[in-house]
Amino acid sequence: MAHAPSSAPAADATDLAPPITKHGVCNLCEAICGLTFQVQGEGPRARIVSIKGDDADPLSRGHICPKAVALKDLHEDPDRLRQPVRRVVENGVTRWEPIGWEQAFDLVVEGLVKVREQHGSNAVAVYQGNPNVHNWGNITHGHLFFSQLKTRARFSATSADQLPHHVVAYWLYGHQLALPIPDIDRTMCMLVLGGNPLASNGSLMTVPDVRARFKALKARGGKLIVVDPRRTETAAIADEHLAIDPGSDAAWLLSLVHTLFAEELTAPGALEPLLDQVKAVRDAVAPFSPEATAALTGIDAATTRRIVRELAAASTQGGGVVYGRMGVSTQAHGVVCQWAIQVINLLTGNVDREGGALLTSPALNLIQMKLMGPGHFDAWRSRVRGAPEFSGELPVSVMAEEMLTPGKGQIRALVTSAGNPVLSTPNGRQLDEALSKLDFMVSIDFYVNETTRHANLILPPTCFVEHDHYDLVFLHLAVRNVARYSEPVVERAPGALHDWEIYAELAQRYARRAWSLERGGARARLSGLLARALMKRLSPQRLLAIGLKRSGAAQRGVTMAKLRAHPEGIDLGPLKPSLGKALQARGKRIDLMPAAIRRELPLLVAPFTAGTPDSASSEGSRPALKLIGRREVRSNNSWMHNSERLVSGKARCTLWIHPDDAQRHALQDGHTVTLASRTGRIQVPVHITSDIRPGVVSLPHGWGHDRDGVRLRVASAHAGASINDLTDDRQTERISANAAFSAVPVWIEAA
Ligand SMILES: Nc1nc2c(c(=O)[nH]1)N[C@H]1C(S)=C(S)[C@@H](COP(=O)(O)OP(=O)(O)OC[C@H]3O[C@@H](n4cnc5c(=O)[nH]c(N)nc54)[C@H](O)[C@@H]3O)O[C@H]1N2
Ligand SMILES: Nc1nc2c(c(=O)[nH]1)N[C@H]1C(S)=C(S)[C@@H](COP(=O)(O)OP(=O)(O)OC[C@H]3O[C@@H](n4cnc5c(=O)[nH]c(N)nc54)[C@H](O)[C@@H]3O)O[C@H]1N2
Ligand code: SF4
Ligand SMILES: [Mo]
Repeated sequence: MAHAPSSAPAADATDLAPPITKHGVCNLCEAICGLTFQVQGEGPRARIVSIKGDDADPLSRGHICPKAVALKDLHEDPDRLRQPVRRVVENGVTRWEPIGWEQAFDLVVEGLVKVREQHGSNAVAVYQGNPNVHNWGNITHGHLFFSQLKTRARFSATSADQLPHHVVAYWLYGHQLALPIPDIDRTMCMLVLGGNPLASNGSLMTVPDVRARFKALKARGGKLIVVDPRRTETAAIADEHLAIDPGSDAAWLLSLVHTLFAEELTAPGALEPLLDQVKAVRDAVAPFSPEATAALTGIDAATTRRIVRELAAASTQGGGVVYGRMGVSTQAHGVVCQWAIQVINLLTGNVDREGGALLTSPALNLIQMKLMGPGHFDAWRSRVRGAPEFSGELPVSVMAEEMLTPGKGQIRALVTSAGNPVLSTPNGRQLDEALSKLDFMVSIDFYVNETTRHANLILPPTCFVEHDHYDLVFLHLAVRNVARYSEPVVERAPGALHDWEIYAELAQRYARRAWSLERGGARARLSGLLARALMKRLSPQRLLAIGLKRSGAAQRGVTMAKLRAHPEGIDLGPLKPSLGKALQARGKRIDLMPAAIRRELPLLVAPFTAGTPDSASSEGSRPALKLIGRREVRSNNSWMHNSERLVSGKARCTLWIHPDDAQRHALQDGHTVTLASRTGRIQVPVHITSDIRPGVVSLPHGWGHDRDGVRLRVASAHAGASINDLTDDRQTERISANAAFSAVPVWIEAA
């Protein structure tokens, strides 16, 4: 680290003690790699000496990436808040005043209740960011507090990410979390669209050590095909790369379905009796021949037909699977894309079979234990634009307008938890402005970042190495069934609180204060209070122990005692067919043609077959370039940029542009350009490369740390610019209103 970690303990006798080895986990991304830590000393003054991959971990098998080592930097970061702070403005100067927890909780509850009393419960909004699903205490205890706010203004990173997956899982399989996971270790053909697991380490597919797994796929004679406008790290090791035009994937996927029918390659096998509406699908995809969509997608018909045949052939020899992630979810037709992917996997008999895509069987199964509801869609709509809710959340694309548009139900207060929507949601500048106008805001986060700088109060929890963990989400999405409980690696500082403790406190105090605002009779309110008092005593770990008992996990060898004895994790074997159980509730049927898809497909015919992408646009005589995103292994969404070791070296927030486009704009490598869109303009250096499709430019997200008031010294020195100053809150996925980050029209204004 280049900056002295002021919080690191001074050298003392404990430094001489030999380091001891502890097992832990990295929760930065979905790969949830097992780690071994060397720790010197004891108590809160203990120091992490080294971080390595855990070879004994049955899932990650020793894999690690550079971010795991930076967990030490996060732990020691002098910019990390360790005590609640309150924003104080004096003579126009802002400062953050440290305060005690008692006072902080009181101020938060007062601030929220006041807005609710004056403007109603929907005036208080919630935004939950990505690490909420990576930190189990937020899952076990967050809802205790958030549910009490009784607000329909709930938002999360889901609608800047995987919302279409949940919508489709809910429609086809009856549960938002019923996401079939590619059986990467056994498949013979994997077709990847809009995902770059070599950089992201997999998503909705927990797959540590993905490079080795792809290598093994090829070694057993299998094939990897990547569809991506950029020649990504994953594309570079694939057997075949198709540089599709951004935003046109739905058309291409519909052509795959079309070809399956046209060439009589459908073979659902054991799934056949479950499938309804096969003929309706066949009729709906009739117009989408590979010849009709080729001009739009940039993929020629012969290639499309060959790939369908290869996939069908693999399906008869061990299994094949289509997998689509971020790049095909965050585009105008994200729901159609995710639907078509499931339809292909179903029609080729690849769902719920080895080598295809399967539901997982985690030791603690949130679906089977009914700890998570199946979901609901469009039960209500947003006030200003009429965007649909999904499972109680509205899409982030409407968040700023709900704050800025006056009227009954206008958002006036916000709680953010582990999120940075100013950098991570479309048209971030607009949100930045909206946040500055709120009556009250509180953030549960350990940094003063681009978002939390607007908060009146920030409540900082402990960081990953300071709390225990059992993964409640990603063990449902892993390519192998495992169970693993990790103790904290180092003791937290005296007085520090975990996220779950913050929620439990807030829940109890809010319930007491808002007693009179709660609905229901006195008896119901009293039982609510008691439940909250009880939950405060039940740590996530206690809840896990209860959950494992209730779910019969002991029969599979998973008990708290066993988990503690095996901190490296317990292997529960490869994925097994289990769809029957999941489908029980709906008469074991899969309706292949949900109503919204039935309505949408005919509307796609015209633009897709005419070869005019609906997102294409131009400004005067200048045709737009299509902007897409990019992930890089040393970056993690909008944070972890305060670790020197992760941001050192060549700047990575660069605009990738094809040599033809660079020439047209007379650009040289390294030139800084002004890039503009409907929503804003930013300045970024260009990187000229033929690894990107002509007409397409790519920028990573999560940068732009030079805003006033951000307290991230390292990150601000490597600020970059935010792609979400250019993305558009009005450009959304057509059915779910998920953010559509792909194919945003942009123009190079000046070099
Ligand atoms: N243009 C574009 N935009 C994107 C994307 C893209 O590809 N392109 N990707 C989208 C995706 S997939 C996602 S998931 C979102 C992410 O968007 P967000 O979830 O809004 O942002 P993060 O960058 O994950 O911010 C995480 C915050 O949580 C804090 N934090 C970390 N750990 C903890 C913890 O344990 N407890 C608490 N309380 N706080 C913690 C960090 O300090 C940080 O402030 O961004 C989306 N935005
Ligand atoms: N190192 C690192 N790892 C991460 C994260 C991180 O920020 N950094 N974030 C984590 C999170 S929150 C998530 S959700 C996952 C995401 O995991 P992935 O989905 O694997 O994420 P990306 O690497 O963004 O891959 C998206 C790909 O889609 C491509 N793409 C863009 N537009 C289109 C299009 O229109 N069509 C097609 N076919 N492709 C398109 C992009 O070029 C890119 O290669 O990664 C997780 N892991
Ligand atoms: S791939 Fe890297 S960031 Fe992701 S869990 Fe593993 S070590 Fe952590
Ligand atoms: Mo994400």
